[in-house]
Order: sequence, then structure tokens, then C-alpha cells
Amino acid sequence: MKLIDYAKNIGLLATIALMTNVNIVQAAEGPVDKGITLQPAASEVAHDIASFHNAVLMPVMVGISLLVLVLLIYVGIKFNEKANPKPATFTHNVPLEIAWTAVPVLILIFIAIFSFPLLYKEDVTPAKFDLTVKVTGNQWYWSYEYPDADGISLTANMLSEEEAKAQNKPFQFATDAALVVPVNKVVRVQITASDVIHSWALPAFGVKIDAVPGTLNETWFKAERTGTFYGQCSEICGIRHAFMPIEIKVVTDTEYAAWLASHKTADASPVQLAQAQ
Ligand SMILES: [Cu+2]
Repeated sequence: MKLIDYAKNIGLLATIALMTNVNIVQAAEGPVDKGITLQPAASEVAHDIASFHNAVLMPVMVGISLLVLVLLIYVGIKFNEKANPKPATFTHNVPLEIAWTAVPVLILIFIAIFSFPLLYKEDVTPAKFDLTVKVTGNQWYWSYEYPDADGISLTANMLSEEEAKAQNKPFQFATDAALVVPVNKVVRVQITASDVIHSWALPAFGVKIDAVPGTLNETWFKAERTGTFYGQCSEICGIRHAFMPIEIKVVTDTEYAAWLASHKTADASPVQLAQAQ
């Protein structure tokens, strides 16, 4: 089996394992209770991250752990006081020392061969992007602007438990204004912060980027299916750090056009997700 097929199969198993665990609202994707693996990928970069994790990092980690375990057991059996009553007194072994320096370097180079192109892919927005959204982290909410669309702006505050329940949305993930983007379109994300460092993280898209005051960071994503996706601020930013979730609604082109039109006419007040449906 080719390396990549192997990765896909593992990814599929992980997805099935996750699906059985999903207990947040249907058609919404985000962290799940007792989830122990990566969230199902919804962008090419997220698929690549999953393949890298499953096909490169996992074998390396498992291999090293098993090797160390076997060595420990071997040493424990062969060189304990009973089996080896007269210990050797040498202190150096040059070939061995060269080997245990060189082998980790080779392992790191092997990992880098796969991880550097992936890092570059995540970092560099494709030359042909379809729209830009500007994300600003604030203590403790996110605000979004659409500079291409008459500067539509949204302020996304977390819904209270009662509000989330009333709207049948997951508490601590749902916000009063989802970022709405079209499916299968390259979205350039420019990100900054107004006060302290935050981090805009959406695991299903393979996106995590720091929001730094005075700096404009950039990343991108291309969502491959419609739905509602959840992420969270991933930089400890103050007392309500845990309460500034990210909600992204990926919609079809027609729905996106309708949403834009409804906002051009509406006032600039925070937008309910329901309006996008
Ligand atoms: Cu934050």
C-alpha cells in the first residue's frame, strides 16, 4: 500500500471513530467530547496535516518509543546485578556516541522533508484567492471585516448558555455572528489584534495563526464542504480566553451572494447566523 493510501485509511478510521462520538449539534463540526484524534479535515491543508501526522509523525513516534522500551527491557534483563555481577568500567564509546548524535539528526531531516513544504503551503496564500476577510482578536471576542464587500463588518460574541440552547447550537462554540464564507473558494485571512495576542484556530481547515497587535498576519483556507465549523482562541489572552469561540458558516455561492446582499442593505449591527441560512 502506498504511504498516502495508508494515511487516508488511518484518517478514515479516525473520522469514523469521531463520528460515533459527535454529540454537538448535527452538521456542525468542531471539537467533540472524548475526541482523541484530529478533527475530520475540511480543507486540503487539513488533509495534508492529517496525512503528515498519521503517515510520518506517528510511525516515527511509535518506532522511537518501542525502540527505547526494548532497550530498557534489554538493559534491565542483561545488566542487572544478578546477571552481571561485575560491571564494566569503560566510560566512552566513540562510534556509539557518533551514532546517537547522527541518527536523531537524520530523523529530524526525514521529518523536515515532509513538514517544510506543508508549512510553506499553510503560510503562503495562493496567488489566485477569491476573497479576503480581516480578523481582529479582541478581549474577548472576534471581529470580522470583508474589505472586498463594502467593508461589511461583524462582531462575534459567544452565545450565553440559554441563547445557545434556544438556537440548538453548542454552548461555548456558538457565537452571535458567524463568519460566512463560500464553499470551494480560496479565502485569504488577514489577522491582527486590538489589545493582546490571540490566536485564530480552526482545526477542520488546518488553520492556526497568531493575532498580534500592530502586526498583520496572513493565512488562507479553502473549505471543501458546506456546514458550520467551530474553533477557539488558542493563545491565552486573559480571563475570558476560553470564551471567545470561532464560528464559521460555509455556504454555497448563491447563499453567500444572498447573505452579502442582505448585509449591504442591513445596518452594521451584529448578525445572527440564522440570517445566513
Ligand atoms: Cu484570545
